[in-house]
Amino acid sequence: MSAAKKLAAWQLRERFAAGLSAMYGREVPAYPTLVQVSTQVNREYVKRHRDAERLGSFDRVTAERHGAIRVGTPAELAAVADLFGAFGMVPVGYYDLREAASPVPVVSTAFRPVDAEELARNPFRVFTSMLALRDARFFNTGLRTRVQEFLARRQLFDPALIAKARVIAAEGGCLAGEADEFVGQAVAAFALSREPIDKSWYDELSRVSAVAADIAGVGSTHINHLTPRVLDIDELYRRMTACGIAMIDAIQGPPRTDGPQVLLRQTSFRALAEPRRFRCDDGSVVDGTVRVRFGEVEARGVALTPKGRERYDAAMGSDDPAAVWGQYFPSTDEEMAAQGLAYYRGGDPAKPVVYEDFLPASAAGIFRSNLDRDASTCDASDDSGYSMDWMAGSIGRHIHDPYTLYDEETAA
Ligand code: OOG
Ligand code: NI
Repeated sequence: MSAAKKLAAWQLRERFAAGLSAMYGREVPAYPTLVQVSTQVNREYVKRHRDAERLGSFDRVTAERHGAIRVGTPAELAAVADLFGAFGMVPVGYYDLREAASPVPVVSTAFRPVDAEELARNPFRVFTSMLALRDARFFNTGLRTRVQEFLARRQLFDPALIAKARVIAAEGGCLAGEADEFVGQAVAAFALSREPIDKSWYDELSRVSAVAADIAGVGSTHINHLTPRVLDIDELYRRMTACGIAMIDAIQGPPRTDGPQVLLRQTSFRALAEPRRFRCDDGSVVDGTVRVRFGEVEARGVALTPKGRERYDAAMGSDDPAAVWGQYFPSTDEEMAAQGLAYYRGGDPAKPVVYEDFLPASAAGIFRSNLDRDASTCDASDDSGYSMDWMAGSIGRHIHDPYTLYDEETAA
């Protein structure tokens, strides 16, 4: 018998990202436009800038996406961890969006590959948020109990899919003949469901928080957005606006600067309402819409060290970060490296380590900018105990510290 062809985790990851992208493009018509414009901006940028590929090859950047999903419970988050494990994606970082200027009732991590080689092959990552149900500021005991009961009754993933994912993760891949079915089922698990939504339950949760309704008002999860990467986000912003797509007011994250681009800049637009059916209390089913998804695009820069990040936070605390940027950051990679502000492979300022993670303030801003209203909170104190360790314990997995990964990457 000839040796059967095997697909490695990164090949499955590539197919998973492509499958989600194809599905999302069918579901959200503005997304293919965004991808087209992004590709065009990247192509032109590479032509005009000799060092355009210092933060990743044109091919990597143009294929690069991140997605976002939202789940309700630690058990659901653990299932997501199992599923993404098959694609070589592990949890990195902890983001507490309850601490943002306008709080969102979730705590989050991001699933992504961690090795440089794996990232270069396909860097697909998924920002994954879990509803902060234990936080009494958002959920009183009565509502929490009812949400828990609702969530305990639903099943986001077929147990057979999760079992298969565990086997694939342990073996580092699967037979080529099994890949289509596995990836297809994984992609389908994130489609917007056609099942009617229980109208009074959804409306009740919407009054607490649109995010709570999106997560726990329905029986399934869905890909919330899929984000391409661009080399020039200011140009992208102008072009999308010229296409008649109303972007949010600002680009989130660091300002545009002449010096080295750092961390992550993002902007978004709100997707159109999508048709969903609702079941009313009398059992009748009516047509309606939900407006929960959006388009986002991002530009990535060099990863900052803890010292660089402190400077970043200080600069961003100013009323006009662009105006004071030069007081916090030097204008060349040489100085950034010499002052220990950013990561460079082997300390060589020609080899920046790209920032692979997210920014909590931008994440909360992106959530917020696409909602009609803030979450309503009450005066209760937060005794949820949420932390990175809590999350790691509750899903039974190590959550990687991004700084450790950047240190390793720099030393490699
Ligand atoms: C996630 C928002 C965070 C980002 O790029 O910062 C995010 C969400 O809306 O579920 O995706
Ligand atoms: Ni995003």
